[in-house]
Amino acid sequence: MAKMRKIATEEAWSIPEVAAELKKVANSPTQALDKLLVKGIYDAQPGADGYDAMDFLGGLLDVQDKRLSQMDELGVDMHLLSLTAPGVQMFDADTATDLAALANDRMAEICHNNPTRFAGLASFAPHSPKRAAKEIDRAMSELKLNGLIVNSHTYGEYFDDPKFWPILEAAEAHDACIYIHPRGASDTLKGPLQDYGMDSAMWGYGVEVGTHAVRMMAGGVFDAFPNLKICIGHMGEAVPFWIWRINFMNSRAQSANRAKKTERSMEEYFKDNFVFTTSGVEDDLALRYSIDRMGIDNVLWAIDYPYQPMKPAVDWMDQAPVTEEERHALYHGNAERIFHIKPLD
Ligand code: 1WB
Ligand code: MN
Repeated sequence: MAKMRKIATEEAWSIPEVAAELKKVANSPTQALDKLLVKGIYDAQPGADGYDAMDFLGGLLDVQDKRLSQMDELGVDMHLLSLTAPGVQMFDADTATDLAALANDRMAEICHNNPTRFAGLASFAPHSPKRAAKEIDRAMSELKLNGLIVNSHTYGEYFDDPKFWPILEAAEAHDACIYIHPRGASDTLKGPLQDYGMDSAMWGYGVEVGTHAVRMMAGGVFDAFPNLKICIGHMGEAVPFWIWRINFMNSRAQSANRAKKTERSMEEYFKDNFVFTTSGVEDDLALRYSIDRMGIDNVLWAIDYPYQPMKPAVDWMDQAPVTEEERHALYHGNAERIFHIKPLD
């Protein structure tokens, strides 16, 4: 295969200051569902069962060492970095605001020092919406970051709530796509997700983010912000597979005055205002369906490093049943367009 630019778009990263704060969360009385995973990663007891053997923390804190050498080995040109889940959203609003700014500064430094290898999504503290909007201005205008990351709910609240709309207004004004990444389901959603490992990537994450996406569409967010772009991971968190039913049943519920009246249909919002990545779903049929159903412009490649290994994600996309034109779009063209990454000459 001829050399093709490869930009991976959901690549997790962290800084020691955020890791230290998450270790405090692991030892706090919080009942948030994220605590299970946060404990395993940031407060791992040596030798105990859990994720410590996979050394996720080492992978998150590293850029120059294992990450870049694997990228070189596999021909991955660029990681679009984002502060890993749950980001700053479990901290109090002041700590969250400060740590988001610090993480953005560090991220910008990495991107500016390695402009062909790293791009980045800026963090913000949703629970302080006005300060978040200012940080979005700073991150996009001064730091020249490539878009935004949020880890789904903040203290159980979602972006259909107008309290968060200063954030959406700033994002839309900068054409900054907001990547809604998973975290543990909110306290009112978590009940049956607490057992059998269902709290995180196996199931709960998709339920949480899929719910967030549908709340935004059905809540009329895109009537207020028609040009807002949202990105979700994991092959669209099941929304593409359900879209016919979401669309049909929302339209029926609108007719019966059980749902909010919206200017466009759910399917139109999903096609016009959302894009989604392949992160953590290396499945030929799911990819083919996603492209055929939602359009090739709406699907981007991602690895989900370090939670997913790099090599299988590259091997899969190299051989996935798509045309070469589609492979270009998946591997880099859509990422360049959505995340303002300069195309190669
Ligand atoms: C896992 C996956 C853990 C993701 C994460 O922690 C994130 C996991 C924040 O596989 O356990 C992810 O981004 O998909
Ligand atoms: Mn991820």
